[in-house]
Amino acid sequence: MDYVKLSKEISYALRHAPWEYELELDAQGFVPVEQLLWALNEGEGYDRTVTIEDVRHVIDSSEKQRHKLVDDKICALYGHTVPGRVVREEMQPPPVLFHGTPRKSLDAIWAKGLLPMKRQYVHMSTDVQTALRVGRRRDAQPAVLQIDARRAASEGISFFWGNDKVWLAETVPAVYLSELKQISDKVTCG
Ligand code: HQG
Repeated sequence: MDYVKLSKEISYALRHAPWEYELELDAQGFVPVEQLLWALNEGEGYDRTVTIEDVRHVIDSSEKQRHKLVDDKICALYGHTVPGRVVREEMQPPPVLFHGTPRKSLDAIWAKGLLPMKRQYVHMSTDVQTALRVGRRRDAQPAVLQIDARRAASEGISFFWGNDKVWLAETVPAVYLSELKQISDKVTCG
């Protein structure tokens, strides 16, 4: 079983295109796992029938908490681009969060703040290294922004829990952002 492919397809179905799989997300973004399995097994994409154990393996062996199984339902914990807003519970964030971004986006970010762009929420990381990894998807030497989440939350910006390392917000105004310098030192030390 190609678990990387399976993980990507589950993310695609639950974050971006449930309708392609005849799935309908509930308000929290869950679908019955049986329906997902049925849809995955419709195509000829895998060398054998995908089972719930395969889905559990994808979730348990991933370095990121991308998906969650609760009873007989599964959801993607973050990353959604589907039109219907997946409702997240507002929570008090850690005092500081981080966001890795390509350097070419910085001017626009200083002008407009962090925007969700194609996704439903802005995604932020709890640690510098994760933010750096996210930024490196688009720039070998990305910028890492530090978010003064404590002050933003106290001044009315809503934060939502995604998983142990990912926090979400609708937007983060630039006034709460600063560029983290000497990232390499921080990474070696942290
Ligand atoms: C940037 C992956 C211009 C933002 C990752 C980012 C993450 C702006 C890009 C998760 C902007 C959006 C999310 C503004 C923000 N002007 N650019 N005002 N505000 N941007 O992919 O945070 O592996 O939608 O900095 O690892 O990069 O798929 O968001 O560069 O956890 O599970 O616009 O997705 O997780 O890019 O990544 P994305 P992201 P998975």
